Amino acid sequence: MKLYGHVNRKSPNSFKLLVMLAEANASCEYIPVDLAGGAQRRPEFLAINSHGKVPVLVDGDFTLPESDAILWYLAETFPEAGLLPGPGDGTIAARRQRARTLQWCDFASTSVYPAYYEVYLHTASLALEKRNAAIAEAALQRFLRAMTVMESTLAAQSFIAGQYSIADVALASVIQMARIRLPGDPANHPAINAWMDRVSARPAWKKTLASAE
Ligand SMILES: N[C@@H](CCC(=O)N[C@@H](CS)C(=O)NCC(=O)O)C(=O)O
Repeated sequence: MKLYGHVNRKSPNSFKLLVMLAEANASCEYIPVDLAGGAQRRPEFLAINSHGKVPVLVDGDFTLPESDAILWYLAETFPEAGLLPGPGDGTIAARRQRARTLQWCDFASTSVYPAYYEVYLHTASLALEKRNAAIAEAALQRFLRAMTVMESTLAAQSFIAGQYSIADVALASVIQMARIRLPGDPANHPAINAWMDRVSARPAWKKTLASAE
């Protein structure tokens, strides 16, 4: 297996896959792609992913972009890691628990990440003259709305989908980045903080943090 990526604590799409691989104790060649240098737009990389984005997993003759699909594939490939409930189990309970897990992966990628990104753009990333305070504020409200949902869920259970899973890996990777980049840490809520402590205390998480700036 090969993973093309760009790993640091502010790149959750690749970071979460290294956590997953560490959880599975799986061997996989990691190939860093120099995004700042434009390596993702070179023909040799576009031949792997015509979208020109990382991460991409190559497993033999199977090439898979999109971090949540890769996360799911790895969790199914390494069931002993236990990060996807009951793979292959067709009972209604297992199917519902897998759907619950996907629900939170989707929440991380389609609610939390886009809201985070727009706040980041309009508070820090864009040139001053291009920043728009109203857009930043509207995005912050969307981010806070998502935090309220997470906070109430995590006040009632230790992990976001019930048991520790790829959903925690996906969501905590986004929160980690938001903590570094958003002014005032809008993810600062007691149950979210306690959950982040639980997740980041795991050996796989510590190992990945040690290898990522
Ligand atoms: N939905 C994709 C997003 C991938 C993505 O946006 N990757 C960024 C790095 S985190 C990238 O490759 N950017 C380079 C570019 O767009 O040129 C996923 O979850 O994998």
